[in-house]
Amino acid sequence: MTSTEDLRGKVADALRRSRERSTTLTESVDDDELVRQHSKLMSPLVWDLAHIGNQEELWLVRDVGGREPVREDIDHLYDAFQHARADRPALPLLSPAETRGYVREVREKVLDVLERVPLEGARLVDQGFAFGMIVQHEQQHDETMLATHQLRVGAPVLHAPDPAPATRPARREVLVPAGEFTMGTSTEPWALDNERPAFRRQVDAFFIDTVPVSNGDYLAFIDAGGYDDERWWSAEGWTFRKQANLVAPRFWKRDGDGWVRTRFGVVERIPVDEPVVHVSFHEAAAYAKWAGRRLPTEAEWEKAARFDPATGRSRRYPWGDEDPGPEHANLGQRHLRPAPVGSYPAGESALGVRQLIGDVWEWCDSGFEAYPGFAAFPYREYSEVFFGGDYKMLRGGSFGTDKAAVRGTFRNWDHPIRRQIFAGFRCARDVLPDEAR
Ligand code: AVJ
Ligand code: FE
Repeated sequence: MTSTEDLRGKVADALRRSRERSTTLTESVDDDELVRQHSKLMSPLVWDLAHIGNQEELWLVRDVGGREPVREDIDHLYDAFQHARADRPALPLLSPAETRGYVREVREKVLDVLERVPLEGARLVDQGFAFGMIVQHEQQHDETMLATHQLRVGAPVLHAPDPAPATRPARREVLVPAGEFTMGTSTEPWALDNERPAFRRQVDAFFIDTVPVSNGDYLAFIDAGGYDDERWWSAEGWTFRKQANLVAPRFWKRDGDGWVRTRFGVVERIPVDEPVVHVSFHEAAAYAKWAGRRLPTEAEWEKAARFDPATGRSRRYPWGDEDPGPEHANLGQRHLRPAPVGSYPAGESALGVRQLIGDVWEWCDSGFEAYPGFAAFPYREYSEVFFGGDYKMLRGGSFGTDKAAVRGTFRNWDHPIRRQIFAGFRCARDVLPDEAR
């Protein structure tokens, strides 16, 4: 049982951590780079920062706090549904200095609201939910801003130590036994609406790889002519592959016989032991088919991550119920790259699967659908309006995801052609008749 004071401290700490990160991502470039659009796929960084403040104002100052609006006049500029990313640079946005002042003013009011509001009772505030939602929102946009940094051109401005080398687990794949498991959650206090409620889900037996697909694995697909062989691609994937002229993951460039890539402004040779990243769903699915395998479904991914065969329970995280520590997973922009495959043995799932949380988001072969009993909360535009759209699921978070914004039940989604996000994948396969027990 956490006391209310502990909970207030936890909320304040999470708010502080997300703001430190937003500050790093926006203070590391000059004002000209803040207002510029680095890619049509992304907002100017200054838009993300003001949007972070505006969502915080809407939910915590006005709704939870019942206070007067700070800047009602700018709501429409920072409503993601009113203006597409490509159109945002042309809006009369707040300047970088005005934006910094705005988010600071909102945050001061929020810390005052946090002192006074009861963190129990009404569902919006119970266990600090609305604060947790806003922390996750800021961290999600911080990851988006990190992707904008990866797209920007120029000398490196972000720096972090590299992760340590790793040893692969003895087994390449593990069997996940057939049967029901508990998917989703009804108890995780800051779980968002689409992760709820918990329900029992039947999953047939399958094999899943103990580690994500590496650059070395993926190079074999490239070298085997995988990008030129229609057999490995879905019809939709092949159309995309041709139209976008794909030949390798995003940010890779030919260098003589091999490849190099640019990562946050640094050119490097391709590290073969790192999980492949910046591939679309279609490339992931093509690789898997070439390898005689397939992508896991979302239910398979979650069962491999959470199911403990010894107890029959589903864990909060692969390693158990404790919050992520640096020994469990590569999260929170501690490193500016995924860790080598086989890293984080302490983060292994009960079934022996590694790196499910952190490193790279993992594409799953499932669309975005509501769980049985879903209820939109507190707003339809977080999840519900995206159900049934042209999306594929992403699970587990990346090196650029904060621990506050990912867990075993967390669901992310994006269009199957997206490549600027920190997404990779792992393979799964059916159980062959002669392997059945
Ligand atoms: C859940 C990561 C797909 O960033 O587009 C941010 C989260 N929703 N602001 C996104 C979100 C509203 C969303 N994803
Ligand atoms: Fe947002």
